[in-house]
Amino acid sequence: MSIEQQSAHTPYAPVPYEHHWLTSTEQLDAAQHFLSAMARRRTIRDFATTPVPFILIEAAIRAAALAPSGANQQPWTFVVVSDPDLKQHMRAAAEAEERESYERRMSQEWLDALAPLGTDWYKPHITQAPYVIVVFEQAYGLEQGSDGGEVKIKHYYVKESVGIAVGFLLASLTHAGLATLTHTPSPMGFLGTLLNRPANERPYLLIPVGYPAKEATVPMITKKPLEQVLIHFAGKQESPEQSR
Ligand code: IYR
Repeated sequence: MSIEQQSAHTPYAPVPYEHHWLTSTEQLDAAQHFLSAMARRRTIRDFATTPVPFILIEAAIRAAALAPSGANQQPWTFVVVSDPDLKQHMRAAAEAEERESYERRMSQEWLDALAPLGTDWYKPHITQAPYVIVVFEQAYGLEQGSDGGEVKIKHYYVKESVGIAVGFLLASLTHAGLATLTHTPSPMGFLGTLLNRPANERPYLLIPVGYPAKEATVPMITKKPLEQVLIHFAGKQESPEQSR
């Protein structure tokens, strides 16, 4: 089976766009409200087993699935696991891989880089958190061809697209008062097998979601100051007098 060009071309069909206009006060309030929600976000490794309404997970996945993507191909699948047995299997498989990684596969340089975060192979969050969202990227699309066989459709900018969607997902979960952990067991091929995903899907990220445990702690780390991450080329600024 080879990668084929999509044979059916959908024509360009623009429709009017309705922008949701805000007043400048509303804009500033919205920007600050979102910023303060995101500023409170921490990667959490100790979860309470307190149940989370599924509607919050669903809303966050709806938001993630609205993300822009290469050629609007939306190359993602979000698998939500709350089944305790399945979470237990995922945890056992993740811990087996991670134990091998931490004890043998990772370089000293890598272990040193992770030291301030206090991570190790032990992954209780996979069974503690009420939900684990496993994000899959669709390396290519699979469609039914005219002869009834499966046709591979080339996907563009898959990693970028799924990364943006995960950004939306984390922002939405955070905004809804939930705690998350972005976890990449390595290698994570076992997730495709355990969750019965098709050949075109590769595991991208595993995200335990829930409320933090009462005794949860976080590493004392900081984010870079704005001057280190923002460069602004503003061009010549007119003085207020000139622009009047
Ligand atoms: N996948 C391992 C190791 C790990 C790697 C990085 I880079 C991190 O920022 C955190 C952990 C784990 O999940 O523990």
